[in-house]
Amino acid sequence: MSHISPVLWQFLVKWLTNFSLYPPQASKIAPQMDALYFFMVLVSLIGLTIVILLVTAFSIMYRQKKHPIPVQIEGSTMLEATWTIIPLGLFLIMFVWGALIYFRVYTPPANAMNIYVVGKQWMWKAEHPGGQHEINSLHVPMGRAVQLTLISQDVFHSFSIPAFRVKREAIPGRYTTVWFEATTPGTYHLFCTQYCGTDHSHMIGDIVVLTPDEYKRWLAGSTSGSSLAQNGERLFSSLSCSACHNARPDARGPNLANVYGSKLTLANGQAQLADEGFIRDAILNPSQHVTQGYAPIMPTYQGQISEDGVIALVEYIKQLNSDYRIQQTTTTTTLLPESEGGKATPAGQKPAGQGMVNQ
Ligand code: HEC
Ligand SMILES: [Cu+2]
Repeated sequence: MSHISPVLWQFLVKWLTNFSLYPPQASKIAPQMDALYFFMVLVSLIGLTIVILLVTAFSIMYRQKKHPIPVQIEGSTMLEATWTIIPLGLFLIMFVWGALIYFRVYTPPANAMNIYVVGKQWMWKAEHPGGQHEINSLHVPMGRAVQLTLISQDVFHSFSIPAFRVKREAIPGRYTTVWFEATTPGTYHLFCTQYCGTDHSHMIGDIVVLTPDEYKRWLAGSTSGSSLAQNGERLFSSLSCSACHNARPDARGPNLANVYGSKLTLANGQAQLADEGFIRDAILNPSQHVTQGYAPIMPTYQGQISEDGVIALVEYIKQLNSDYRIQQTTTTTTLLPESEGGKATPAGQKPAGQGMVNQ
């Protein structure tokens, strides 16, 4: 093979060995997504076959030699009703089927573990609650519901894992979420699927699915010494948030314990759920939604805190909730019996539609 360029040869071999029509199915949703996809391909193929057969048959049956003077054929209610009702039924099946999968993909189970992902030109940064962070790679345990909370630091990006059949936009100024449950250990592709500038094609990485044991080892080996919430606590005092939010009777700002997940009343009388997005906004645009009973004295921190910093602050404020802390502890401990081969109650195996509190 000396006459073929070695680069070309290598490319050919690689392409041939890697050639496969579909990415592997490595998440719980993947087979369901593929079933719908194959159904749609099948319906299209049947439609295509019918059209080709009719075109061929009619052009033979009504060829000019047999019918020198064309005869106009008009009106068949039966025929028209048939070709309306059958496709309508097929499309409605696709619609309902697709909607069911859509709701599953976009509604994380309440006990999903949360990982933050920040997209920026041109890399992905993942922030684990334990303080582990990684760039252009994401380690997740198999058999557990994992929710990603995404945000972009500059332009639109899109976080796509083909092997999981999961994709979600990372948008500047807003948290978006997506969740999955990986089923097979291995390393899978991560892509940015929203054209985002010069190095868009380099905005790729690895999704590494580990067994629960390996995952525990990875977490222990990659710890940075302090958790996200602890980083947030440090920021909370270095940015002097604690000057106003200190839970003392004469404090100028509200006590932030149990704020996360609660319903606040704003100065204009509107009710507001204090979720991650609201807390982020309260820090960056405090004058936009002042809480009832307080003076609008909180300064804006726009431009002073990176998205990573805001995430740490949000996690810290979440940790101030006693029940959030308990929830996190129970979710963490469900990981343990599983790895010991006991009767596992894996997280995220609740059927869709039950207990889905996505605060
Ligand atoms: C000068 C005092 C002051 C400082 C400094 C301050 N805040 Fe506030 N903060 C307030 C006041 C007053 C409110 C209630 C009125 C409002 O919503 O603006 C508030 C509201 C909030 C809220 C909305 C929750 C609620 O119950 O209203 C959050 C979250 C918050 N602050 C976080 C922070 C963080 C994080 C920092 C530091 C980065 C910070 N604040 C710094 C005074 C302050
Ligand atoms: Cu991108």
